[in-house]
Amino acid sequence: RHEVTRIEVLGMHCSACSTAVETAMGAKKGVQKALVSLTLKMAEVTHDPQLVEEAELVALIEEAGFEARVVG
Ligand code: 9UX
Repeated sequence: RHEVTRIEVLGMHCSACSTAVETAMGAKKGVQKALVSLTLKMAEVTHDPQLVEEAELVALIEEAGFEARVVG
């Protein structure tokens, strides 16, 4: 059972940034798919909330050096 969480990501300035955020989340157990748009400043993450909660996704992005806020 997966859900899609949308997270605003601030502070990305090039495609290496968005790729780093995608890789960080994609490596997490329970994340099925992580797409990050540099231009939209938005991540769309398909995950199993029983394995990885929204707050953990936000924490991962912040550890990667960016600001993150769940928007839906
Ligand atoms: Mo690109 Mo992002 O040179 O922190 S990797 S700006």
